[in-house]
Amino acid sequence: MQQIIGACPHDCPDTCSILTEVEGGRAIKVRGNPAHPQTAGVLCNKVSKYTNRTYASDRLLQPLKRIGPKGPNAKFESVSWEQAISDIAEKLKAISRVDPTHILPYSYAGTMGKVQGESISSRFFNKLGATQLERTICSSAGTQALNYSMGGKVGMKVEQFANSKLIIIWGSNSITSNLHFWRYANQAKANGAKLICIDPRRTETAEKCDVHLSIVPGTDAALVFAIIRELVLKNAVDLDYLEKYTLGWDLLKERAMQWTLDKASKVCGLTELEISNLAHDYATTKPAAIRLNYGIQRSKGGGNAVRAIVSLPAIIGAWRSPAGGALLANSGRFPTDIQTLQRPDLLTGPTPPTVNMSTIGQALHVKSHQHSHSTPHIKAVIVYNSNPVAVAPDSSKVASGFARSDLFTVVLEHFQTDTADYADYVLPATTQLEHWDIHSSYGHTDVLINKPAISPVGQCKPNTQIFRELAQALGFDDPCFKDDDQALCRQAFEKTLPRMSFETLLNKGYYELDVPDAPYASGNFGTPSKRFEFYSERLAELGLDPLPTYIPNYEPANPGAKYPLAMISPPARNFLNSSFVNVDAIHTSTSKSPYIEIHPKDAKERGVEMDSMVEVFNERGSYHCKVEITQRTRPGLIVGLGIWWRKQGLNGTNINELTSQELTDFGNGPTFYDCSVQVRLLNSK
Ligand SMILES: Nc1nc2c(c(=O)[nH]1)N[C@H]1C(S)=C(S)[C@@H](COP(=O)(O)OP(=O)(O)OC[C@H]3O[C@@H](n4cnc5c(=O)[nH]c(N)nc54)[C@H](O)[C@@H]3O)O[C@H]1N2
Ligand SMILES: Nc1nc2c(c(=O)[nH]1)N[C@H]1C(S)=C(S)[C@@H](COP(=O)(O)OP(=O)(O)OC[C@H]3O[C@@H](n4cnc5c(=O)[nH]c(N)nc54)[C@H](O)[C@@H]3O)O[C@H]1N2
Ligand code: SF4
Ligand SMILES: [Mo]
Repeated sequence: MQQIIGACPHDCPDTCSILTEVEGGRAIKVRGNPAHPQTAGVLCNKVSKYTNRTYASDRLLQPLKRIGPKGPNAKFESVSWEQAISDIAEKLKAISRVDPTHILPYSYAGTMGKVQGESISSRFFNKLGATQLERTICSSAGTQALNYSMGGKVGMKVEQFANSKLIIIWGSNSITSNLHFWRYANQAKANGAKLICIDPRRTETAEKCDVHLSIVPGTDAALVFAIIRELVLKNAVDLDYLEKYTLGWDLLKERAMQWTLDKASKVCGLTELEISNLAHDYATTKPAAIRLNYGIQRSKGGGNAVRAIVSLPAIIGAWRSPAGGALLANSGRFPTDIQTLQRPDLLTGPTPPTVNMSTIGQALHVKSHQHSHSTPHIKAVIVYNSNPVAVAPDSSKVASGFARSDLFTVVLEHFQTDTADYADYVLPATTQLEHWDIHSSYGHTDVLINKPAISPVGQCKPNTQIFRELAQALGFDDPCFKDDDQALCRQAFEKTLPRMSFETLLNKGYYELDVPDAPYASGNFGTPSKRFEFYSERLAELGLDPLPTYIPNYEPANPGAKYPLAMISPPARNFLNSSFVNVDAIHTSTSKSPYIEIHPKDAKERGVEMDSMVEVFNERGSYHCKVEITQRTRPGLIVGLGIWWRKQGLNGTNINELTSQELTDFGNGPTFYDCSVQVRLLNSK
């Protein structure tokens, strides 16, 4: 038996180091690498069954060409790789001869690998001069918020949470989506720390914290202002830190002083006592740490909510201690060599337009006569590492866009996803067990390597190889299109991390970045002023509010309205976005079909019982599913966990049928958790 070192490819802050046991060329089992401190030998439930995914009976094993109509009833026949590549190349050539900006790549973090993500693929689209994709679907509001306030995505080191005395888990269900952080939080708890969870839903994480504050979605900034006011009244602010290392405190204070407990309590749906206790704990417990994650920024004011929350550690000087401060992401600590990997210099013509991936539903409906630099008419989409028909908002628009008969679509995939159903060609891609890659992390601060444990299954090829073959067929002869995957792994950090030995990485599996434990103990923020910017001149120049502000949701819950219920749709524990929904081995008895959670009060008002079949609807669409009646959610709020495929839905839709294409305050991000709906009974059981 051989044991091969790898890395988990999924969009999860934990980026685990994985050992794959291989016997006779077959992967038998994957385990967490016990030698990697962040993984500590533990994988989550879904990835510990990764071999079930790699060897799934519905895995795509050969290139397919569609015969007949697009969509859920599409039929395909197998074709050779030669045929598929040459057909696709001919089509792309014909379109690009007219105007390459009619071609759009669509990709996200199906794999977070630097190599199977954006390497040869980016070189290919740069060389082609295709329209560029603005990759906003997850984190762009929070990213911009951190840029404005702190100058980058650098926060507490995750292991330092073990030494905190107060941990506020703010808009994050760690046990579901950040399991290895939860381990550190538990260590802190064992050492006497208090854990507080701020979440509209009583999640499994909230349940295990000392305090759960069930906030109204989208009102976090209001809560922050009330906390700041209490900190001021209690004389708990660190005037020395504020003076030396921050900008705009007086202005922020002035704004916060308007947020009395009473006012915030009404907006946030928390009691005055809950808020003042929270402020008291934050004022008196040191070191105090905040773990927020991207779930906090999926509403209209999401960026400002992040700016507000990360202001708190600057106000009390929590950053002075390595175990104090806040963590949203640590991606900014990694000096990935984008220039070498993606070769933006290959783009020599005019700057192409961009399309925002979060409004792909609109973008695919731009007509030929509307073609312009701001609204390109898309004639071909190449999708890889993403499943937009299921994961993008307002999905009936996304599906109807992909259904256009004049659209040429290629999908690189492991499975016949909702998006693959609309493809002209489906190209079978390798999984993490079958290819090389190198990874950074947005949770911890280690680089990880992934070696192939087995040969490609069936006729599958790595994304890189598929783009190499397309490049060749299009006559792109730059030598960089010949770089193999190992060379690409080296290129990712060769110049930027000269102290990291690639050979050691190959043997050990990971490399711990040499970065400071308390990055902002003495200021040193990455902003233009080098200070924490409560007040941002850059925002003022854009005509935006330069201070953090509370922006109510586009669609707040309003009992008297046509769509009176708010709806959020956060990650499910057993899925990874829309990945794993088709892997039988990871389904538990309760997760076999799509369902929503509803509060007993709202259920009663609608005559809905446990397991009833309901229609969830609004102006954008209709979604049929089962209900679970539970006190986990608040009255007025329904929760639909995870991203089921549309074709698994009882009426061929999923939760994103209901979400809108409205965007966040910063970063043009989606507003998945800013959505109002109505629910009605279809039949009982
Ligand atoms: N098992 C699993 N893990 C995942 C994923 C997955 O699909 N499954 N997805 C991965 C991805 S892509 C990402 S971006 C991360 C996301 O990571 P997180 O953002 O930590 O996602 P969640 O764990 O769902 O936590 C979000 C929580 O925010 C709450 N929430 C919603 N709206 C509000 C609000 O307005 N205010 C507050 N305070 N809370 C709110 C939700 O109820 C939910 O419990 O997780 C990653 N990890
Ligand atoms: N309603 C609602 N919608 C959401 C969210 C939400 O919380 N609520 N979350 C949003 C967030 S945070 C995110 S990040 C997005 C995620 O959206 P996506 O990035 O689209 O994530 P997945 O759904 O996991 O789809 C990734 C696809 O990539 C494929 N894949 C994986 N590895 C490879 C590979 O090596 N090669 C190729 N060719 N394919 C591969 C997988 O099989 C899978 O089908 O969804 C967003 N959508
Ligand atoms: S999904 Fe997250 S917790 Fe699970 S193995 Fe991957 S990195 Fe680790
Ligand atoms: Mo995400």
